[in-house]
Amino acid sequence: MKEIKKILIANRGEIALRILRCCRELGIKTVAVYSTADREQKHVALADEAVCIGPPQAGRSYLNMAAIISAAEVTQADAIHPGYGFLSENADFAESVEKSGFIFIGPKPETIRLMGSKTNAKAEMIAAGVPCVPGSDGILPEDDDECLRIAANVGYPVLIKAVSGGGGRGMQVVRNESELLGKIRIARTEALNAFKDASVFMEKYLEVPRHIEFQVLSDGQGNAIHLGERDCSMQRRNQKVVEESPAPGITDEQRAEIGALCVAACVRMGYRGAGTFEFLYEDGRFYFIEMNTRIQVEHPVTEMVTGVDLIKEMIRIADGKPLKKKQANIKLRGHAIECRINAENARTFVPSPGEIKKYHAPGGPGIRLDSHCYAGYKVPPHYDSMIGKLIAYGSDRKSAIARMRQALAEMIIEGIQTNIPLQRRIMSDAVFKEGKHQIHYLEHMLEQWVNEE
Ligand code: MV4
Repeated sequence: MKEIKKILIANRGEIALRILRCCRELGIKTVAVYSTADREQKHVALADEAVCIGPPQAGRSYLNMAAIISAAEVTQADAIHPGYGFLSENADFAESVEKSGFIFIGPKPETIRLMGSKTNAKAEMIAAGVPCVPGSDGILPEDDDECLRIAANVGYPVLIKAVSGGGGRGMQVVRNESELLGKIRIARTEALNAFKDASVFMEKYLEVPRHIEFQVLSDGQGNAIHLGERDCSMQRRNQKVVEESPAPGITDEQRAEIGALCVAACVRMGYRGAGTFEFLYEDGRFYFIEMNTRIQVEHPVTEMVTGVDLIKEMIRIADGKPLKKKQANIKLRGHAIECRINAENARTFVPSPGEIKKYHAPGGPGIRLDSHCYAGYKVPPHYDSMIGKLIAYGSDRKSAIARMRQALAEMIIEGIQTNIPLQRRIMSDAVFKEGKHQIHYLEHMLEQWVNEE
């Protein structure tokens, strides 16, 4: 295996900068690729080389596989890091990267494809002993009576999900038998439109779960470890707003049990790279829903409590090196919380692109800010609105919240609207402070906020 000496970063924004900083630390040369809207990005200025890959629209730049692979050829990169979003979970892209002679910093294309099918992913987890949400045995059949029988067996309410879905699009809650067939039809149509695949499956609908996910690293050579869990329940419309590690109230025993099952699944699949097992958690029990085969936005909270640099580990694994750390070396210490900072109105969530006129970053003990922003930076309107992540670490949850509140109070971004006021509000919310929030809580909190003024 050739050693990775130059990495092309197939992304933008804070994650591109995060990957660049890691490469610098490792003595690896960097290639930035950018759209014409992103010429002024920090990582573009800092990279050893930079290649323009197209116009602002993501479809013609960051999603343009041929343009990215050409950029890797021209600059003679050894490997491509996809970051998150864009092409990070595109099995065809991973395959093209490898066929073109580059290392894809991520799982094997077959693994990405397997996990892209939510029913195949579930079957794989069941085989590994990972607990899943009860539901249909794979894809729902065409036959109406069969579907009615399956739903009666699962028990209402049930949820219809797209097999090729994920991220919550195209889901239908069914409360009783009379709604079932109509909602299956709607789900199929939506799935076909969104994912070019009309196949759907059924699960028992969990009414008020928390969203807890386990981080894993696996070298594809038989070694895998877990790095504990993150609670990502503070969300709105499938967009996470706050994440933390460890998850409030989860015991060491629960962590060890579920973590070991995730590790077993990694070993069984020959998983390679960083990965996340998503669970719903309700009434003290974990139910697997999906696996993400990429580095995630919220990876810093895991880094803060484990001391492991996940990007560094991804690169090492891609370079063919076996995992150095054993499970016994992974000790969770303290507590970390991440607030996503978005360029949007704090109450309406309407995006707010434009020039950042004033920028004051917070600091002090336990504060980390992963952001590509600076005074004078223009947030382009073409991409998602996240402009940074503020991470607070403390010896316990209370201290992490206290540091986060102080950091949010110090942080100044002017010229555009941001969700910092919302984050300040969440950090002083009584239910959040108790760690009692679940996936529907933020919606409820926002209603109260609107009614106050
Ligand atoms: C569920 C569920 C309740 N019951 N599955 C939404 C995104 C996708 N990853 C899975 N999702 C859900 N699956 C069953 N059986 C509720 C959700 C859900 C959700 C999950 C995690 C984070 C935020 C969410 C918001 C709405 C619904």
